[in-house]
Amino acid sequence: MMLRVYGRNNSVNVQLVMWTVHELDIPHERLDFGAGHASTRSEAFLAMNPMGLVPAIEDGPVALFESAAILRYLAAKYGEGTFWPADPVLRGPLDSWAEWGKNSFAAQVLELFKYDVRQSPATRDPADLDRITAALTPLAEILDTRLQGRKWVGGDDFTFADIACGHPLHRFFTMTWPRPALPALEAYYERLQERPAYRDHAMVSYEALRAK
Ligand SMILES: N[C@@H](CCC(=O)N[C@@H](CS)C(=O)NCC(=O)O)C(=O)O
Repeated sequence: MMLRVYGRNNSVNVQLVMWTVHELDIPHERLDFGAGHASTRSEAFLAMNPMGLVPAIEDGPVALFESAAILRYLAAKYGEGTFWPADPVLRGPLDSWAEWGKNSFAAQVLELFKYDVRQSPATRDPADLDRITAALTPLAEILDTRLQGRKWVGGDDFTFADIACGHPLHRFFTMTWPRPALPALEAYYERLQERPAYRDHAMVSYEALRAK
């Protein structure tokens, strides 16, 4: 059976997986599940992901949930080499950035997304934007500093850490908020956009998710 990805393409976590799948050129099919699409509460879906969230994947006998775990699984199975170094001494530092990208940086971009897109303008409290901006800015500065003098998060090669750190950048750069100047991060975002897999699968419109 071909790899199956379950999840709507305007979910940022599904985008993380779909970007990976296309970078690694893995034959696959994506099925629209999640808000506005097929239910994630069915017995069959909950057997894949007891959280009832997208993404989930099936790869032969393997069923996985949690996008970061899916990224590592696909990288280990299909991306060994510069994308996923077999040597832990090389992979470990990349994995620190991957973990941070998902759990710190992308998590805080999501807080901004909840405020700027998911919350209706009438119910927004500007104090929340101040708090979110104060939390997100230093994280973005950490990534900007890391990218100064580097093409990719790890250096010369594009790796799984770039997917974990780069997948929320379309939202980061297109939402309405007092974003600081971050020249290295902006240049990195431009470089990512030279990659067809990024353009097509990690820059998906989120307008259908906007609260009225
Ligand atoms: N930590 C999980 C989070 C999964 C998650 O929150 N998914 C959201 C979309 S980004 C979801 O399923 N929302 C409900 C839905 O679409 O039905 C992951 O990285 O996979």
